[in-house]
Amino acid sequence: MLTSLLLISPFFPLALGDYGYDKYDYSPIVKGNTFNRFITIWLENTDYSKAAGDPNLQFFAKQGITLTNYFALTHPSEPNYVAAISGDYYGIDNDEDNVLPANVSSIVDLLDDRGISWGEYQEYMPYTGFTGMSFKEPKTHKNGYVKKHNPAIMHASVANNATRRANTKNFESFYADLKNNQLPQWIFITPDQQHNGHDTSVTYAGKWLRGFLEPLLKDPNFMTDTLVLVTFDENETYTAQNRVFSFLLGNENIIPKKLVGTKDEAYYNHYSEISSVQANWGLKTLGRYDVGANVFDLVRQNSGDKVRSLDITKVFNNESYPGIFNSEDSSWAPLPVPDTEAKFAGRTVLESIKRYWGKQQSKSVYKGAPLMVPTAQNPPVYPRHSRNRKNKNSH
Ligand SMILES: *[C@@H]1O[C@H](CO)[C@@H](O)[C@H](O)[C@H]1NC(C)=O
Ligand SMILES: *[C@@H]1O[C@H](CO)[C@@H](O)[C@H](O)[C@H]1NC(C)=O
Ligand SMILES: *[C@@H]1O[C@H](CO)[C@@H](O)[C@H](O)[C@H]1NC(C)=O
Ligand SMILES: CC(=O)N[C@H]1CO[C@H](CO)[C@@H](O)[C@@H]1O
Repeated sequence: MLTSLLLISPFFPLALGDYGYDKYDYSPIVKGNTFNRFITIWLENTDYSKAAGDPNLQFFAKQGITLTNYFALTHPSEPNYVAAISGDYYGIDNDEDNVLPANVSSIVDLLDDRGISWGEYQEYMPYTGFTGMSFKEPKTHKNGYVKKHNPAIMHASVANNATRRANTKNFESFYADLKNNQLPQWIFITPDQQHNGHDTSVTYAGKWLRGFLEPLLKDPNFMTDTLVLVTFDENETYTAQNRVFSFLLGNENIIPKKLVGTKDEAYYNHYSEISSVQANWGLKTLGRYDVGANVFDLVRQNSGDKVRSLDITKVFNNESYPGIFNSEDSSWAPLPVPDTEAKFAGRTVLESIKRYWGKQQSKSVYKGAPLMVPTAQNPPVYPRHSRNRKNKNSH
């Protein structure tokens, strides 16, 4: 009976809900040095100044810490989402169905390693663990869910593992988990293509966020010991610097009163989302660009990390460097080997990554935990022997 249910479940997704899946057996809350839960909400395609001028975004930013030098990594959307959990974007310069092979790890592996529960809530994803490309808003038939904004499902290590896939859910599950006080400790929230501003405007997204987040800020099931990061995937103007409006929110025990309404002007980018979570829970690293990314000041106060500064006038991050998923034939490069020997700020690489990639260490492109990550203008330098002739069949 169970088997037949599992077999037919894709055809009765709405009726079956989450029941086709085994649940993780998570131990109790794993305490972090700054927060016990991290929730990030991603909005879309808006220039810094425009977002900073929106009254609803201002309403929230005033209650927290504004990160005034937080940068996206490239254009368009997809590579930014991938980067935020993977530590690289592998040359993606498009929004196609790029799936990172199972030998590419992500923050999911780092969290699982420590038994820290995680989940994604993707608005209008038709059912838990859906791997299709898109799904319309059922009532309006407007664009709703899109896979390119779902970072976990773009990793085969999640998409091909039913237990992990079960942690990628929609907003109905979000409200159910919230009500049952079962929200995981690491959460990535993607509003649909209307609410995130993609098909609409920052004004629309700001109004939506007000309606969604304002009540949650008063809900202990959401806010207890939680750090919230609201950010944008990318700036809108490709020729300009790719700085995005971002802010942190939390109750008084997470963001002390004296920091409310302040700015943190250090240089951050989407990799800081990974490094700050690593620094909070003392996690291992991925051995990619997560290693050297600045940790949010709020966390740094407790983790002992040091901030490094950068000449921000030189940071554009507005174009993808070569990689295995680059759509230009001339910009192909192999899947980069992580720096399995990386040691930075007391953090070392996840054991399973070392085991898998260790023998190829000499081919790694990641060296010395750079804060300034490669760009199209200064692409990653591959050791000569690793850059084989382009072979289209390899991806
Ligand atoms: C990683 O996985 C891909 C896809 O299975 C495979 O083509 C590639 O050879 C693997 N890389 C290494 C270094 O094993
Ligand atoms: C699937 O993910 C779970 C949770 O991380 C892990 O325990 C399990 O080993 C994975 N299964 C496979 C086949 O990799
Ligand atoms: C990125 O910014 C640089 C510097 O302004 C500019 O030369 C380049 O054309 C931009 N790239 C794109 C794709 O707009
Ligand atoms: C750093 C920054 O805000 N980058 C650009 C984002 O877009 C606006 C509007 O075009 C530019 O003025 C910014 O320079």
